[in-house]
Amino acid sequence: MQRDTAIFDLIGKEDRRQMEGIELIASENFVSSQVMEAMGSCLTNKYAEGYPGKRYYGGCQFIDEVETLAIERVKELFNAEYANVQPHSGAQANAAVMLAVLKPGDVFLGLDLSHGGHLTHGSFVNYSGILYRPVAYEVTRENGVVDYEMMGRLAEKEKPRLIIAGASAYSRDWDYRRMREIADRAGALLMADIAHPAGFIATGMLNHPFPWCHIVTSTTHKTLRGPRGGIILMGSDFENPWGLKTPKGAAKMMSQILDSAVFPGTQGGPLEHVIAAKAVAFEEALSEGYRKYMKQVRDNAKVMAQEFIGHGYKVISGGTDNHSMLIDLRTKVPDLSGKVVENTLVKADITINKNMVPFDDRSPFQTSGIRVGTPAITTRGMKEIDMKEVVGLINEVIMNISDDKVIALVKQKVNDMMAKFPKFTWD
Ligand code: DSN
Repeated sequence: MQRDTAIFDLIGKEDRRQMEGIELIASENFVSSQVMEAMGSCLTNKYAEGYPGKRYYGGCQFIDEVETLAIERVKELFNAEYANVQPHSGAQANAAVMLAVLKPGDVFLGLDLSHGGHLTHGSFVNYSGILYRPVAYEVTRENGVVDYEMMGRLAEKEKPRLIIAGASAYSRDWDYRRMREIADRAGALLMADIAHPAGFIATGMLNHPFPWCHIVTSTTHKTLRGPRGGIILMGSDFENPWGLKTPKGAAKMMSQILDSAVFPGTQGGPLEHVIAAKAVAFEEALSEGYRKYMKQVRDNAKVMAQEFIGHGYKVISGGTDNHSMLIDLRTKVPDLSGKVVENTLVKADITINKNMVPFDDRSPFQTSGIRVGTPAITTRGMKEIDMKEVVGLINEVIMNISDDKVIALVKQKVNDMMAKFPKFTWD
């Protein structure tokens, strides 16, 4: 068999694209070489349906050790009592939790997609909105932060079985304690999807969902800087939602229900090469270097938000507590959609994504906003001073949206700038 040059040429092109451009998609990052090595290992050859010590296939002795290490490391990272590292993605993790705690038609509360929520938190095109009955809370019009009063009113009225904290495009911290009070009053379970801020939570830089949330889900490839994948966690204080006498008994029962909801409920064979890579990333995230990295991610994001504001853009909620920010283009360039800005920035090798903004008057295919984030460029070693230059280049493109000459010049500046940064730096 000859080498598959068609595919490897394309991989080479993608590698160059990643090296030469400024990557600002808030959910993306660059992994270390050992995370990549584990992902590309012989573990991909192995079937291992089941869990460590309880597999449906022989020859899992080393796989069991890999998965156990991943579980132990992620428990240490998040101070969790229970972890399932098998979900293939964040969406799969959320599907498994919903299968475990909801019946079809049950009501749950999640943040509205156009206010920063995630597809799996109740969008009508997603299983979460097709199988269950989602009710959406929003952010306030005045300051763009989660409207906890609205959430409380909706919970009281709708009596959801589950309330979800978490978002895809939200730059502020979450008040899990207040949400737990709302959940307790409504008789609901509380779940946090920490896919975006996971790295800040692991390093103590944002509120921890434990002990307030019964269940936590996350992806492993955003701020956590691991391979593409998902996890499900529970803390030590899981209180039983079914009136059992001992919380311990409830926690054990819930962990079994969650395990069954992942396999065989929603998935078959786990991706053990990815689980090995998750284990590597968890160990990296326990290091001092990673803590310094996360601090730089936030410092960079804060400077970036201020620069956008300085250039006359509206940043939703006026700034950021984390790695991301949502920019409402309507204040500065009301005629430009997020789609046009996204497409034009790509021509200059700057990658962002169009995003709905709260109370948007454009469709999700056009949008009035863009979302940007700093995890990937911080991994490349960029610092606060570079953020000013990056925002300046974005502004130059936006203000010259139809001028191909200016855009070509910006692209050259971007490529020259990025030639100075390796793909991965430790801190
Ligand atoms: N699609 C991801 C994001 O970009 O935020 C979330 O799953």
